[in-house]
Amino acid sequence: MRTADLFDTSLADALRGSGLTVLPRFALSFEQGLLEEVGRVAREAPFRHMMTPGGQPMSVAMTNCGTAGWVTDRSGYRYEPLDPQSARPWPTMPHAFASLAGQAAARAGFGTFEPDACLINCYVPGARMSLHQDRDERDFGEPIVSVSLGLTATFLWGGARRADRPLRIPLSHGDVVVWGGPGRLMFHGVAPLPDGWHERLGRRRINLTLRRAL
Ligand code: MD6
Ligand code: FE
Repeated sequence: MRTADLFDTSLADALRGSGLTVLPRFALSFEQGLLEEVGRVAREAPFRHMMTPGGQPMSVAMTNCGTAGWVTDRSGYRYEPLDPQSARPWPTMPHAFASLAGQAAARAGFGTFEPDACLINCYVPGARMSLHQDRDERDFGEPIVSVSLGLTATFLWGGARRADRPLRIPLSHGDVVVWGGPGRLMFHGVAPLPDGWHERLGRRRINLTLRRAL
């Protein structure tokens, strides 16, 4: 089933007023530029499995671009201006990323959005992200724009408490999610990625989350 089909009915109703806006296929016209820039960033700052504060490697491989990058290690979660692996600044934010994020935020009803950080997540089949809040940014008044590429994943959209039962939202190649306002601190995650093959990305899902971190 395509995302658009689901959004015609109950899921769209459930999401109304939640602060989460799904823009199906919004990034498709940016596809080529996005994929080229992900490649450039990953050559400068390779994907790596960061360590959680609890000492487990994450199943999702990550890198960043922009003036700050999100990192986790034994001392916790935070934004860092330098890539700890190279001790050099993260690759610059591609114009295509910032432009897409600004347009998506405007479409979702947020004002000017100028991201300074982009976390890039790479999932292979079986990789997942457990329920979490994004709370390492300075200003929770700023939205977050999330872009999905490659294999379809099930996004879990929970509530204000970790125990709240999440909605399951399929996110496919080119889908963009914008959230902020009342939804900004909601728990969310990604269910284990099912196996599959995507014509552009193969056996992978790439997710970009664009934020105003500093
Ligand atoms: C993902 N996304 O879709 C994980 N966080 O791979 C997130 O954790 C996320 O999509 C904050 C805002 C948007 C997101
Ligand atoms: Fe998140």
